[in-house]
Amino acid sequence: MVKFSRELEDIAEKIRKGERLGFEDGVRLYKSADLLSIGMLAQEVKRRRHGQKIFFAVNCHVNHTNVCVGSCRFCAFRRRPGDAGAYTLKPEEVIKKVRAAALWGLREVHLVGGLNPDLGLDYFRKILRGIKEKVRGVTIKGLTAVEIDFLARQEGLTVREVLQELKAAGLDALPGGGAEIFAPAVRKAVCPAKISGERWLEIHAEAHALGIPTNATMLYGHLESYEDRVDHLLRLRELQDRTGGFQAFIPLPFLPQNNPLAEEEGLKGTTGFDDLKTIAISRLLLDNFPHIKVYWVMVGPKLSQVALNFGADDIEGTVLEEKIAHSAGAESPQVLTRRELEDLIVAAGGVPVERDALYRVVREVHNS
Ligand code: V47
Repeated sequence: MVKFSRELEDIAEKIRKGERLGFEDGVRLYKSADLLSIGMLAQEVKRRRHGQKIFFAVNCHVNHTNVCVGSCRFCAFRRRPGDAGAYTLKPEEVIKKVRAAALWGLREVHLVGGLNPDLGLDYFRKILRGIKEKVRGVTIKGLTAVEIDFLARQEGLTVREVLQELKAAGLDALPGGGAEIFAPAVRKAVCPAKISGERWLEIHAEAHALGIPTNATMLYGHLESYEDRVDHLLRLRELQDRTGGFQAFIPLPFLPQNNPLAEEEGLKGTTGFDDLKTIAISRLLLDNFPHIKVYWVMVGPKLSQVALNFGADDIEGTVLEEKIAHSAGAESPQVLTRRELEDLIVAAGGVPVERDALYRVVREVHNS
């Protein structure tokens, strides 16, 4: 029987009994240096839900534009309209990229971009319809709550109307981007012009009501406190209690290259210790989220593999091309092949389960 450090015994007991953890528990877990105990608890909870299964998707990321009228201080990807290096793909160019990726047996497209005032609902309708027409069996996770809000304001429509239109054109799920950190004071300091945390949650609730599942993220390792992180996770858990529409939670470690937040505040980025602890604590606090996904692009493939034994049951897919994290200094490759992902999962003791954007199982690889 594993012996936990005294300071965590009562929390371990709650978890064993299936009791919900509270705010103070979350903060104590964060303040504890007993990473292995926290990881073991998270892994126990992960195993209860998913056994040895580790989910992944053969997917491609497409960033259709980097033109953005936003002003998030952590972002190294955005360009102002007319800036050198600003780009916007035509719908045909996006569809062409996805068709090329289809050769890999693509099941998921992850489509996100900047807030570009030149792009209306019609642009996205063309992309979504085109992808669904040309690539059979693919599912599309696209447009963050921030992009949905922007599109609604541009078009003079409600969020509900925009979501209905996008769903009708082929959108299957929303990604979790734009959540950043909900705590108002920190949010104001890191992304002053972005929609509020409340608005982000409202848009996800609206998507859930329309039968569009969504993901959630948390950007950590910048100006926020442990209390802010726990508050963020508990607000997500509270919405999930009401709607059940979240599929996966993905913690995003702040990357400190080429962005004003890092430069002006002297930030260095997260540690591997913090990355693993955040994965594990997410699993323990988000007891109503089916999936905790590790984003290997930001965490790095090797540490991501370890995270699969610290409570994560899901790892980002093949990706193919990534711009947001790599502009901010991510050192990971652009692609992991299906084979590389499967090998990485098996070597961590997992059973790879290929899924689509709706977490429908495409293929389960049984180890013999
Ligand atoms: O919202 C931007 C983050 C997000 C930096 O839902 C940064 O399946 C770290 O949300 N350092 C976009 N992070 C990525 C995202 C995502 C990725 C993979 C899967 C899913 C999903 C969602 O990237 C932004 C922002 O929080 N980000 N700049 C940076 N310097």
